[in-house]
Amino acid sequence: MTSVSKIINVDQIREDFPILKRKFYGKQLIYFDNAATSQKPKQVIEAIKRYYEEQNANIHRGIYALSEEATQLYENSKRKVAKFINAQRWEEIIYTRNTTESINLIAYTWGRKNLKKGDNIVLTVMEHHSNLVPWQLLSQEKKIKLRFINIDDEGLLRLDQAEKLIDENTKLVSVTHVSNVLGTINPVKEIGKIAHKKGALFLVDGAQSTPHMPVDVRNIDADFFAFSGHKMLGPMGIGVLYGKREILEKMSPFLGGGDMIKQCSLAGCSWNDLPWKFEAGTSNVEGAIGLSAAIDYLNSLGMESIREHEEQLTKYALEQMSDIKDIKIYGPKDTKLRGGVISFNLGNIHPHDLASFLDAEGIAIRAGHHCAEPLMIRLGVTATARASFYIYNKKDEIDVFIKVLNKIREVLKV
Ligand code: 7TS
Repeated sequence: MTSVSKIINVDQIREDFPILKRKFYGKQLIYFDNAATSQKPKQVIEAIKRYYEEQNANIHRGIYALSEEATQLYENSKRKVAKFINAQRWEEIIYTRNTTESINLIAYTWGRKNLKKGDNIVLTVMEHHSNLVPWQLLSQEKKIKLRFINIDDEGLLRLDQAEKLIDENTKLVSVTHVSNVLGTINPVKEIGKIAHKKGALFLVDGAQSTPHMPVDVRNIDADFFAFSGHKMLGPMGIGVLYGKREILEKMSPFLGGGDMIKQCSLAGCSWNDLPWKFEAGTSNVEGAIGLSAAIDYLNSLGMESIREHEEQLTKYALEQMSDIKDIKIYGPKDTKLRGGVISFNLGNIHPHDLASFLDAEGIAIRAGHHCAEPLMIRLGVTATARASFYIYNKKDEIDVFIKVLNKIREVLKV
């Protein structure tokens, strides 16, 4: 990692993303829904095409060159992911379908085995449903309690509450690294320290951080770290669960089937080594290769440069948006404390109407509860509109966005 970051050349980057050339209703697409999923560069699309044209075979099975090549590609992809998040070993990288499945895996295996009545799990009010519902299901089954760290009025986590809520009965603390609604970057290293001091494990939902900033799982000291390939230029259907080896070794398998056993008889089976113990059935080789190409692309830009670019865009957007009358913007004001996600409401216009008006101008944003309904309740709203940025977004697009928002305000006279 270098301390001097390169300047991102957005115009050059945009040439790599064929979809950005599309027009809707005669208007150039402005894609501001990157928190939902990112677009894909041709390098990723071509890597997947090459795989099917030249390298396709099932892995870990064939004693022939083609299968060995596919196996190598799959395992190299894990090495790349491990390096990208600074995991100690590639065997600590488990492929899943997405962040949601990674978190469910922990709930089903570690949670089922290690939790008992009287234990508690500490979450926050800003979690995506994927880091809430698996624990609610488990709490019903295991009669454990869930506790939630609140936010202050700026959308920052109340660390004073963390200190109180995390106690000797806390077995797991699970927190999102970056909020998909507020953009808040949580002080995960500090929260992890509090968790570990009380003997709890620490899980970080990295769905909204890994695509946008340097991530170092060992520096955070996360016991588990989950993220999705599709939000970081990779294809859909590939997700990552990182876990510390000594913890994963003690965990029971998730799904049973081919590839996850070492030996099997009618009387029973023994489990394969890491990471294969957690990867039953034919793997998503296409996804692993696509994710590998996505990481190459991100590394060629540099994660620090990506963060810097998004911070500048977010700062610019926040400044411009604040000037719009009757706008309410959620989340921290300081761009050092937030990622490139801006949730807002404009007067009494329903966010869905706002999104439809913006769509008519070719601008794609998301509106709704963003799978974070408890946070909506905390904010006292039913929904928000949300613009979220990535490497290929530029100031010109924000200018168009601001112009359209002002026009909507005038037309609807809010
Ligand atoms: N965690 C966070 C913080 C997220 O933002 C999301 C998806 C997930 C987990 C789940 O990711 P998945 O790949 O398993 O679906 N967030 C969003 C969003 O904000 N809009 O669409 C999906």
